[in-house]
Amino acid sequence: MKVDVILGLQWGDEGKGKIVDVLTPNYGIVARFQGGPNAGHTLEFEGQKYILKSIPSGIFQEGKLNIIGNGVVIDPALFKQEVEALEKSGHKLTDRLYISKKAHLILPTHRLLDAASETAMGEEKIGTTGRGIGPAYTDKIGRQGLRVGDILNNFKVKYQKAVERHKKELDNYNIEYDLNSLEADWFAGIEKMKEYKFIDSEQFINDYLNEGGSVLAEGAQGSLLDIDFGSYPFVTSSNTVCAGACTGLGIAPRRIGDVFGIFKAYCTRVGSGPFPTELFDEDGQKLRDNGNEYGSVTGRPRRCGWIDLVSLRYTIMLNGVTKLVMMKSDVLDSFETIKACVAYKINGVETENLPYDISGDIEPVYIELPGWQTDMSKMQSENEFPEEFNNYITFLESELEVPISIVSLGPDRAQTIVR
Ligand code: 2SA
Ligand code: MG
Repeated sequence: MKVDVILGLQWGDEGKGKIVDVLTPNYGIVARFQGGPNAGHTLEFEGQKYILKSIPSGIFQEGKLNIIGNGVVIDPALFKQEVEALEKSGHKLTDRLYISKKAHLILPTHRLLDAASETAMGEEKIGTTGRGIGPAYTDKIGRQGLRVGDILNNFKVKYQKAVERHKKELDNYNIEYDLNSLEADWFAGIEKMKEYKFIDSEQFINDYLNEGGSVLAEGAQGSLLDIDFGSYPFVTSSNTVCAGACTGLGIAPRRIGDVFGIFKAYCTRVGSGPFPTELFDEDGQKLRDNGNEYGSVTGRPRRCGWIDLVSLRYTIMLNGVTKLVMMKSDVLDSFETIKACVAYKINGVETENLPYDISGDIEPVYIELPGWQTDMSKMQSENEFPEEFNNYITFLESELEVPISIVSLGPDRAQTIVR
C-alpha cells in the first residue's frame, strides 16, 4: 500500500544500488523516478559485479517488476548496451522491466550539446557525466522533449524536428561532430526498447498500490545534487530528493512510507563544485584507495573528505528520512582517528545550518573520534562490532536524530547488517 523511497543524502555514489538489491525482497515493484544514465549503481553478489545505469536495481530478483518512471530520461543507445550486457550474463529482462510512456528520451544531439556546453564553460564547467542529462531535461521543461510514447507515433518526423532545432544550437558552438554514427546506435536502441512494454506507469503503480502492493522508489545521484536544493549550479538537472518520487512516478505524497537515507561513513563528490570537508592530504588519498573511489560511469577519481553532518542534517530534513543506512563503514577500518564535521565556521561565526552558498570560505568544525582499527569486513552481526564503532554509530544517531537501521561493511550483498 505504501511507497518506500531510498535515496542518497550526499553527492551520489552512496551505494544505493546495493541496498535496493538487499531491500527488494520486501517489495513487488522497484521503480526509478529521476535521472538517467548519469547514474551508475554497482551491485555485487556471487562473485559477479554489475553496473546498472537506467535499469532499477531490483532487476536481479525473480518475480519483481522494475519500472523506469516518467521522471527518468533514457538514452536508447545506452539502454541497449545495458540490457544486452545483462542478457549476456543470463538475465532475461523483458517480462521484468516496464518503461513509462512519459519518460523523456535523450537524443544523440543532447549528448553533443552537453559536451559542447561543458567545453564552452571552460574553467567554470559543471563537470557533468557527459550523458546529455541537462539538455534532455531542458527540452522537457521547455516543452520540446520527445517521450517514450512518441516512439509509437510518427516518431521520425518528431525526431527530425528536434534534431534540426538542436543543430542550430550546435552551430553556435562552432564544433565538429559526426551525428550519423551516433544515430545508427541510437535507432538500434529504439528498436531494442520496443521489446519492452511501454506503460502508463502512474496508473499502473497506483492500481498496484490499491491492490495492496508495495513499491520501492529508487533515487539516483544524491540530495546535494538536487536541482533545487543542491549546490547549484553544480547539480544535476532533476529533483533527487524524496518529493521527486511523487512527480517522477505519479504518486501522491500520502503514499510515501519509509524514507531510507543512504550515506557513506565519510563523504565523496565527483565533478566540480563546493565540498567543505574535502581532504587534500594523505587521509583523503587513503579514503580514495581504501574505498576504491572512482566513478562507476566515468571512471573519474572521486574527491574525498570527512563526513559532513551539517549537510546531512539538511538532506535528512528535506527528505523526511525515517531510517538511515550507513555505507562503506569498513573503509574507515584502518584509521587511528576519525573526524566528523558538526558545524561550519563562516567569518568567525559558527552555524549548524547549511548556508545559501557553500562555495565561500568555510572552516569545518570537527569532532575527533577514536578509530576502531579492526577489520570489520567479515563481521556477521552487530554483536561483533568494536566498541569504537558502536560509539561512532551512537554519536551519528544523536547528531542526526534518526536511527541507523542498516550498516554496510563491504560491497557484497552478504556484507550487510540490519540492526
Ligand atoms: P549530470 O551528468 O548533468 O547529471 O552532471 C551534473 C553533476 O552531477 C554529478 N553527478 C553525479 N555525481 C556522482 N554520482 C553520480 N552518479 C553515480 C555514479 C550514480 C549514483 O556515477 O556512480 O550514485 O546514483 C552522478 N551523476 C551526476 C556530476 O558529477 C556533476 O557534478
Ligand atoms: Mg554510483
